[in-house]
Amino acid sequence: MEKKMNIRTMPQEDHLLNGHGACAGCGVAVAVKNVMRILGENTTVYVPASCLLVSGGGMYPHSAFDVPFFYSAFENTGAVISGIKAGYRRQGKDVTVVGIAGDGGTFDIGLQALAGAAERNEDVIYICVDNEAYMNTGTQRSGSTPFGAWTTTTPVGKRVQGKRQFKKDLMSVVSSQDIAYAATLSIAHMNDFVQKVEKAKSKKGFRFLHIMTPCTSGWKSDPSMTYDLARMAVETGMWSLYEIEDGETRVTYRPNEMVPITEYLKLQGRFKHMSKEDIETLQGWICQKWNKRYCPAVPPLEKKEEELALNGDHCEGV
Ligand SMILES: Cc1ncc(C[n+]2csc(CCOP(=O)(O)OP(=O)(O)O)c2C)c(N)n1
Ligand code: SF4
Ligand SMILES: [Mg+2]
Repeated sequence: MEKKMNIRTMPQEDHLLNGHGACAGCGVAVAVKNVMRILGENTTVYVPASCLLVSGGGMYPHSAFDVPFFYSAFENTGAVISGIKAGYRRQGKDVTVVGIAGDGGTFDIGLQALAGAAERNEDVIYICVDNEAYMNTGTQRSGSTPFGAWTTTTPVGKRVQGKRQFKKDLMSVVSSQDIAYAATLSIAHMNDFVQKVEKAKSKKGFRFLHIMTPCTSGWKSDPSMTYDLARMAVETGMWSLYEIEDGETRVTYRPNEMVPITEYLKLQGRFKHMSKEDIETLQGWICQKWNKRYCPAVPPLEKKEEELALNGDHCEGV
């Protein structure tokens, strides 16, 4: 059986070089540095407006990427990487084309271009580095920001106490297109991380990687706690690790037992105002997610047969 890559055997050559301008303890920098080691030198990178653009690439004429690097506008990652790939195809070149966008550029303003590229099954990798707000412009709320979190557009006062909506289930939206590969990743589970990036690299067609990347500035967390935050997100059920391949969903890590969400919240200033009721609301949402992800209900056999028969009748002659 072929041996899977792990953090010891993965390539060590950097293509996001030291000297980039990310904050100390930035989860995006850790994620992208390791992604680039695996994707390797035969890669072209596109980054839209985001922290990574400012810290990693967009200080013209300088760039911390040592591979071809492009940027244009905030909302068009899916479209630009499709075009770059088409250009290479015309030249007969086989290059890995990757777009690395933030949650604002993916969940919100870039969703249309992303959905188009997924629907056309473009032969590219799309990575969302998810720090749960618009960090580059000073921490505004996005569709990814969790319930209760403070941001500058979900302030904490007498009438409003942080964000009132739950995080959008982006993986469901993207994977509804039957794409080649989709996976969630954590920088606290590096063997799982490198195997998923390697798998994405080895496939053809549209591949989507969703990485949770703690942000010390917007989460108001200690830079030395980035790894602990990423780990605690998975142990509490705020984040879960799975992949979707050939239409099948596979959980790649299941915590032994659910850690209460308070253990995650207390490490971050963005949640420090949360009332008991709001914490219970968030915990309830997580419990539902946990049950759905880790304990899927198996329908009773008779019901399954009934359903099969029904489907059979319905599909006759199709
Ligand atoms: C059309 C447009 N609207 C707004 C902006 C300003 N802008 C640049 S980056 C950014 C936030 C990016 O947030 P996100 O995608 O989550 O990336 P992060 O900075 O958090 O890494 C915004 C609002 C822009 N460049 N273009
Ligand atoms: S603001 Fe957050 S995402 Fe941006 S460079 Fe700093 S830690 Fe990273
Ligand atoms: Mg963001």
